[in-house]
Amino acid sequence: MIELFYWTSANAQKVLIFLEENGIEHKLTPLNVGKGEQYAPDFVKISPNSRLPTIIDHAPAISDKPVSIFESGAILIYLAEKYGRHLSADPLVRLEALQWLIWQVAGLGPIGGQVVHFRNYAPEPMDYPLKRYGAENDRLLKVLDSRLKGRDYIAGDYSIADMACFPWIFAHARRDQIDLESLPDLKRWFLSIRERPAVKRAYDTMFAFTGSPVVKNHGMMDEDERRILFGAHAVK
Ligand SMILES: N[C@@H](CCC(=O)N[C@@H](CS)C(=O)NCC(=O)O)C(=O)O
Repeated sequence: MIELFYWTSANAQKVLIFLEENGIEHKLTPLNVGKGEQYAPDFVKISPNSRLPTIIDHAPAISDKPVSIFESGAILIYLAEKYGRHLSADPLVRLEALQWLIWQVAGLGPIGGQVVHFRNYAPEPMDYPLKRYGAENDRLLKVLDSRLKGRDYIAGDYSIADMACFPWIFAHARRDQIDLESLPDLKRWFLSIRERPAVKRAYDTMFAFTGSPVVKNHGMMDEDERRILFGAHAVK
């Protein structure tokens, strides 16, 4: 059984999509990041960076004890290898999928996160970071759009690279901050993945967590939540 420490998060969605796609027995353990539960000492032991997602595999094939993993990219690779799904056995296609997976965790995710932050959570509009991160995010989206030209998926068949990228495009789309019309191949890919039953189940779960598909913004968070998530939270 896979235990997924979970809160509404694009990065946690990647893992939930993999679990749903493959009918893997799992349990979601809520970890309220707005209340600072990511800094609880027991959680830090398995997730030293205090971030979601993190999993514990209670029945790993590689150890007789439970195995914990942090970082969404590492989790996706672990699951793909354990279950032999969504990462090609062909070394070249596998290498391509891994490059795009790392491109997502190192670029699309962090830059997209800044765009979401400065557009939705900054206490007042800030021109420079909006322009800086907005322009880089636009560039990354164009890179992905070009990659998808003439392809159904990012690297070979539907893979962990698609599962890593999709939640970030979803995060921009649900906030109306992506012009999909100007990114036709990205749009086609996005719409086809959004229709997958497992992906729908993963988002139904996420919406059930918040109670509604409405996204929070700065004005909907209390002072403590803002301090924990956006202040320089000292790790003790
Ligand atoms: N590189 C990490 C990023 C993880 C990350 O930033 N997770 C966010 C949720 S999407 C989080 O835990 N935020 C809590 C916080 O900022 O304190 C990964 O891909 O797993």
